[in-house]
Amino acid sequence: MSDLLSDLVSALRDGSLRIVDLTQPLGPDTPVIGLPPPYANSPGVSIENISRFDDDGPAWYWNVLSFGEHTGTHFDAPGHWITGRDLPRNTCDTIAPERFVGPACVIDVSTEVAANPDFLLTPDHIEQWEKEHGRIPAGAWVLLRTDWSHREGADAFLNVSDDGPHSPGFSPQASSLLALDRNITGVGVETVGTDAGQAGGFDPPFSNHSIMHGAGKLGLASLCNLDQLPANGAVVIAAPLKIVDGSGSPLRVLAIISTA
Ligand code: 23J
Ligand code: MN
Repeated sequence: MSDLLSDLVSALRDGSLRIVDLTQPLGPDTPVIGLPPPYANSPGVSIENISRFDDDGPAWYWNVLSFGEHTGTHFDAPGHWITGRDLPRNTCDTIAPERFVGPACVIDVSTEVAANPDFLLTPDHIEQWEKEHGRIPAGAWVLLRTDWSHREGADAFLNVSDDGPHSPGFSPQASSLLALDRNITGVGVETVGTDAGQAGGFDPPFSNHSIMHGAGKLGLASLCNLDQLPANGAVVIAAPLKIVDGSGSPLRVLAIISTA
């Protein structure tokens, strides 16, 4: 084995590197985004036994799964959005797998979000982060730590009022800076989608989806445990199911962090 890979394996074994699971459980209680009429909505998760050590299969247990592509901790491909629909290799089965692995930059706005659920990241916040931690590298996964994953139950998590959902996200200017000027791989958030709750009314509508996917960038939604990551220095692995022509997919998202 190469020195790099044998070092990786021994560091994971001796605990000098550790795996942090950034994934929420996927099940019938997983909250799903609600879009206003006239738009169609995605169903929740259903899990049905084929057999469970019974007449339908006395020695085996297995299930049939049903859910939308954009459910729970999930991946957004560029082809999910109209701005990305004509880009090359824009779906789950065609994106180059090298893109699934990259350095994580964790921007912690949990204090701001505790005071304002509609908080939006701006270019100023990004530049402030870069003064402390260095320039966001090309190919980074930029993870927005809001502690939104600490909210318990679907109602608190979706946070819907008469005027729509209220949850944090990116200003259009921040999405443009990250996608175009920093050439990141994509963004990851703790909320149900990569756009702020109120972003349906932004210019352009759902500005983060529109700008990121128009630039061929990826998205990760409903992450957790971002509070266990350093601002800089973790590596994220986020590989979707290889769904043919898939716009997105639930997935397991892992971070490798150094404990040294
Ligand atoms: C479809 C329309 C609007 C949004 C979304 C999907 C998502 O958040 C998603 O999961 O990609 S905002
Ligand atoms: Mn999605």
